[in-house]
Amino acid sequence: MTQQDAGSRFPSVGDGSGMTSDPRFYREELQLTFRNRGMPLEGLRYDATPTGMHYLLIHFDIPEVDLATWNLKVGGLVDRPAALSLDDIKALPARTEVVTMECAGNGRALFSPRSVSQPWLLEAVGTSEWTGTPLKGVLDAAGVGREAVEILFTGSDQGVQGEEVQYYQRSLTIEEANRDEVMLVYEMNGRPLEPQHGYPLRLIVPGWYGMTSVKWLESIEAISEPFNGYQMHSTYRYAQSADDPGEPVDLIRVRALMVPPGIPDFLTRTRLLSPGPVTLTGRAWAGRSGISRVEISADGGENWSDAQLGVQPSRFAWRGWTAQWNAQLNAAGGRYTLMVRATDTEGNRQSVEPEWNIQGMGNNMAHSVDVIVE
Ligand SMILES: Nc1nc2c(c(=O)[nH]1)N[C@H]1C(S)=C(S)[C@@H](COP(=O)(O)O)O[C@H]1N2
Ligand SMILES: [Mo]
Repeated sequence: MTQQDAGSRFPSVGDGSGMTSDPRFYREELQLTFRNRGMPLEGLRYDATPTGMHYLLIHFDIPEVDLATWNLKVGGLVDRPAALSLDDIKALPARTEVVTMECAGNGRALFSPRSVSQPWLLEAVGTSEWTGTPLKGVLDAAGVGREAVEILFTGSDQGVQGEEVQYYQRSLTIEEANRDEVMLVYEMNGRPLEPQHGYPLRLIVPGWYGMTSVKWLESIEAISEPFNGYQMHSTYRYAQSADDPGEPVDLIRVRALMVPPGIPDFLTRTRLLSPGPVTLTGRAWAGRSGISRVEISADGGENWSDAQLGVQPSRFAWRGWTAQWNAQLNAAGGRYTLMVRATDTEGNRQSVEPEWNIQGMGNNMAHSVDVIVE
């Protein structure tokens, strides 16, 4: 795969293929990682992630927004185009929803070879209490025309990706856009959105991977053809090769994560535990579906036992789980690989082995944690 032609103004890293099997990371991946923090896994202990611990994904720059001139344009194939100020939007019926959001690239760096991009391991997830107004109300007020097939959402952040100068844009079908839970959001955890999370207004599409929840929202347009822009057509695809158009990435796949038990070794993050009973805890989620089962293994996935499920605070939020494990010395120097996997109410279960795709999307393989009991 040649992502960029020779002679590009933006030469690709490594061998130019856009892929690498090198276990070391490129400087460019590190650069992205500093912009786009992850949630430390101990953050799984909170029902709602403290805002400063929520993961971030910012493709370009955080745009500058002046509220004095900012408005949300509602246009395209609608009967009553509008330009709404933030006060106009805040005057509409308000709704608050607890939503777990996850980046579609979470787990990308666990694939080999991996796509050279934001190298998430497992920390691109967070849960917030989002407040805003249902998008449906705004669409109904504008009167979406019969010939419209999709709603296009445009953020005010601009950059270059795949050699293409673009604003960050994603679309939804009319049906998806009109679902009850889709919201135009101006508050996160009871405070105005912070600049990095989309101030002053963003879309939140519960159940979908994060790329759909467009930040710094500036315009909503009803359009007559499916939108084919870069963030729909060239990325966020489950594809096996550079020429494979693949399938679009949409709803969040089932996943459970564990709060790493014991104490960490600073550099390797391997965990140290004392012998005796340990309560393992974590969260599980699955887009729009519920969680029907969480299982843990202490032998790298040979044998599994059921965890206890906690309450799910909202339909779109993660669900807590706990499991008892008796940590014992063993012949392997006390070394164990603890694993957790979840099954959703549709019967989808996480696999232990990675199910590879070229862009590193939706890698929901079971979480493993190396521990030493001593
Ligand atoms: N305008 C705009 N919206 C965006 C993005 C972006 O780069 N620009 N990134 C998307 C991606 S890929 C994700 S995973 C989520 C992350 O939201 P957060 O940074 O608030 O966690 O925002 C989405 N919305
Ligand atoms: Mo993302």
